Amino acid sequence: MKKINYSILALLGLVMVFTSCNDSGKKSSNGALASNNAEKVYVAPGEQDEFYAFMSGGYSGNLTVYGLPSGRMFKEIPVFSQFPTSGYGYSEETKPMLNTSFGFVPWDDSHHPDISQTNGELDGRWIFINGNNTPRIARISLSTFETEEIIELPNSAGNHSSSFITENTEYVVAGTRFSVPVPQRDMPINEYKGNFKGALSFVSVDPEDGRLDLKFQIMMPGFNYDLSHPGRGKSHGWFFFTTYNTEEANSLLEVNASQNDKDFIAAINWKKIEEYVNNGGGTKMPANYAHNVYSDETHTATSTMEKEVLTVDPTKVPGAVYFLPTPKSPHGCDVDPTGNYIIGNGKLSADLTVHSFDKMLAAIDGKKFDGEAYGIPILKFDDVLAGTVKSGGLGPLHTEFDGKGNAYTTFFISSEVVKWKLGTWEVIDRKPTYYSVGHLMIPGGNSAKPFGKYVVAMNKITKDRYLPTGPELEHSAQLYDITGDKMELIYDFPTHGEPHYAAGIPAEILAPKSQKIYKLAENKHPMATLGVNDARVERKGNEVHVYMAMIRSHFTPDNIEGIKVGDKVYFHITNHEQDFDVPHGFAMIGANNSELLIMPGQTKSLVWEPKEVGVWPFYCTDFCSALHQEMQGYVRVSPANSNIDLSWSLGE
Ligand code: K7E
Ligand code: CUA
Repeated sequence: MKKINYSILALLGLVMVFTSCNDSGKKSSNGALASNNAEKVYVAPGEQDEFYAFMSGGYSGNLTVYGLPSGRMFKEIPVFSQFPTSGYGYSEETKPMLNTSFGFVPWDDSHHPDISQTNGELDGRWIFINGNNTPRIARISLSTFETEEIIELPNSAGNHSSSFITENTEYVVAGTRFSVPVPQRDMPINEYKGNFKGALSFVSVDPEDGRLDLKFQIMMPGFNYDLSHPGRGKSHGWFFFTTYNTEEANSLLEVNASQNDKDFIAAINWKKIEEYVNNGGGTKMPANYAHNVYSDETHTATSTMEKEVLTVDPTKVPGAVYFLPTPKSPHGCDVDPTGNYIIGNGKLSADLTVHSFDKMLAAIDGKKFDGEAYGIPILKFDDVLAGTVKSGGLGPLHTEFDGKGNAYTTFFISSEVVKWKLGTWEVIDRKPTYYSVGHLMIPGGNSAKPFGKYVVAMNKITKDRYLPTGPELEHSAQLYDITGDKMELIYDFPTHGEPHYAAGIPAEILAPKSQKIYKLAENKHPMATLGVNDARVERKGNEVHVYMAMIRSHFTPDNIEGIKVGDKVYFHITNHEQDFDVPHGFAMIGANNSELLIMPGQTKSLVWEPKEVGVWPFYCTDFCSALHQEMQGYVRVSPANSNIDLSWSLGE
């Protein structure tokens, strides 16, 4: 058995290499077709894109914002990673955002963004994204495009089947990829089987302000929970997770976790579990996890360590959890816009397995069980199967929907997107990708109302698509027009980091509510300098606090004396501009830190520990006016034992 698996794996590897090398004849689009396609993606100077696309940053830990169809990158939103371009994670106000139970963790691996929904449709209030490595979920405002909240997930490891939201944004859901001992303890790894647990976390979202709260965790058997999607419409109230390594192997997983012919999709009736915990069910367990919240009023984040989590043993809630057998180590888990079809993409298979929600309910009613796993009933495969898509591709990963009855599935190994029909399972079209596509995205594709005009394929391998840039190239996205029967590849554009999933939304939903400034009059930062006359410098022992204001093209104060070696100098800087798109920057020579980029009406703080005597300049980093180069100042640093009084110039 092992041998067979080895050879399958070897074959899959070969096919991938073969496909990649064999695509050299791809530059086939003739002139007429090319110019037709050019028109489809051309957004003329001064015109704007039709869609926003939010792409996960993968190992950049952030979220990037693109326009579609142009493929122009508009912004990188720092989420889990320090970002010197804005000072996120470097400023005193934002350092708490990256606090965790492991201390300050200035990086993560972000995979799956998802936009908030109301009644199953995108509402454009927030976007959520997971931190895979040190399990966290972030909430980002879609009016300020700032990360507002990060909650850590205890008992989780490799937070991958995350972060997907239910159709009224009741919950953002996160499943663990790696099962671990719960609670964590010192134990032999080879005692994994039967002892490790997989936590599925349900984090509630406050409908008013979006505040997150880890409401409960379901303690599942020790499988790997790879991806998930919410039910919608008729299946609202359920959540579906693909699993692999149902073998519970603990080494050589590429072989040992490929033994079972079928793994599972776990179907979770979260409404039932919610009712159970609302009635006092579940077990409170000690925990230690960070909950970090950023306030727009104080422009400051606070980090709180939470000490308890409510856990649920799924076998204690009859009727809440079932397993749907699904062939060959499924990766993607996708639910169609009607909520009836649950698609499991077995990454080691050629076919797609589509389960029916209606049949699942009937099978549960009729007790069509095929045994159980750790007390959780396994439904009979044939009794939940809606159909199989025999696509002829290899290595299916992810599926999206156009809202017109079609589904689009990526195939990593055969490097293509396959369009097929829901209900008949017939393949309608297939188009190559360059190369080895992972996720794909149709705006609104994870909702009841997709906007099926484009599909973006996010490819893992770039090779010859762009001018070479040394051994590493940016990943490549490809845009297909999907308005016709056949998909048409119309554009390539590079992406940043490694986008896994992405979320798209029509610009008309987001653009009108994008915030232009922070109102200075509403700035509640305790260190704000709201009037130029409040600018000052104060000493508290060896801490010096500089209360500074900035406006084109001046810092107040600009010159400061009386600082000593060994001092810890905090610059608290308030941008007095009340004009759209006029940030100022602040950079201090030798600061073991980044710059700050301060938005109109905002206050940010930077700490600097001067190490040497001298007169040291600071300056504005953002070219803000014709006199930007004049926007500068000096700090005089005297010996530690000197007795020069603090003084500062208000520039009068
Ligand atoms: Cu890259 Cu969704 Cu993390 Cu598949 S995952 S490709
Ligand atoms: Cu302010 Cu440049």
